[in-house]
Amino acid sequence: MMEKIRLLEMKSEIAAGTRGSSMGIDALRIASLNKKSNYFLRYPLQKIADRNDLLWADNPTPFGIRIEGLVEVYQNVCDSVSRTLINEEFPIVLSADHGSAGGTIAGIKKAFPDKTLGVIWIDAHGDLHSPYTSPTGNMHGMPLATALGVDNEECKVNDVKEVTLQKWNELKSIGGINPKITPDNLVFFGVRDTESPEDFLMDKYGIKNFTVAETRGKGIEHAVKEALSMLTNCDILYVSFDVDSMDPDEVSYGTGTPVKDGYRPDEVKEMIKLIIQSKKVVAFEIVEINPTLDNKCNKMAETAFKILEETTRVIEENK
Ligand code: 6HN
Ligand code: MN
Ligand code: MN
Ligand code: MN
Repeated sequence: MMEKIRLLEMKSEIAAGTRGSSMGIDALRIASLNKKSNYFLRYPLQKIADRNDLLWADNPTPFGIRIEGLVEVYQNVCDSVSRTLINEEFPIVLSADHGSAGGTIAGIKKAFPDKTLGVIWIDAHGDLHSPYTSPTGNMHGMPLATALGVDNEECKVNDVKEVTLQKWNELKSIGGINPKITPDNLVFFGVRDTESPEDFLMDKYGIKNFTVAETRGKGIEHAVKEALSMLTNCDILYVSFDVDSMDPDEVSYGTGTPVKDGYRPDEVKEMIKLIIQSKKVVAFEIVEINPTLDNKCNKMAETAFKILEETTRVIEENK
């Protein structure tokens, strides 16, 4: 049976510290046109409302920058993702910054409240901060903490305003279930740029990170098999692909927070394919393409588009 796919476009870049990821989705479109691919005509596409107007506004919450806008983004993404899933369609979320992913997880849990959700997070970053611990105040470094429902007050370094905490609690409760995932059902691939409060949480909860070296040492197939075996108790899985998981020198610097020594594109492509072949994946997201920072024309989006096209093909042939 062919899986019905729906593309969800979310151009929110308010959670990032650098400007331009809202252009990442159009950069994917350009990449598809240059390849003469009809990808964007093949699937229904729904645009989700953002709050990028806030980029011009004052910033009253330094340790949760534009957090009030992100609450709306979470709610909008949550509604679209849950509606898509309830219609028995497979959501492929094309997002600007990674802040949206907390809304995606909320939407999956809203659609499947009784199912155990596992998350595979392919990223250079842990995205486990809270307003108490964030070194930048950028909300794209926090989506997993909202899904896990952790504040990590033990590692507090910031003096956070009451209004920020109130919005933080709203973020965690979107979708109606908090926490949405447990740490044992979260697996990282490629995380290599964390701060100590994130390391603390990874140690405390024993969150598994397949480093780039470990993935290569074991081989992609073996590493994915091991990751899936850690998630056997999960009924459904969500794969979140931050393009900064890839090596900027292999691909390009077209992403807001590039980190050296990442994966090659063929490695992530293979990894995602094998994960989807588990038949448990119900949603896929791709984030953080920033063509305004690309040192090789549109190379990041071109690379991401190839991965997206191949991933979509596997989703279709899989079901
Ligand atoms: N991303 N840990 C850093 C921060 O500012 O919290 C970087 C976060 C990057 C987030 O790439 O999705
Ligand atoms: Mn990320
Ligand atoms: Mn990242
Ligand atoms: Mn488990």
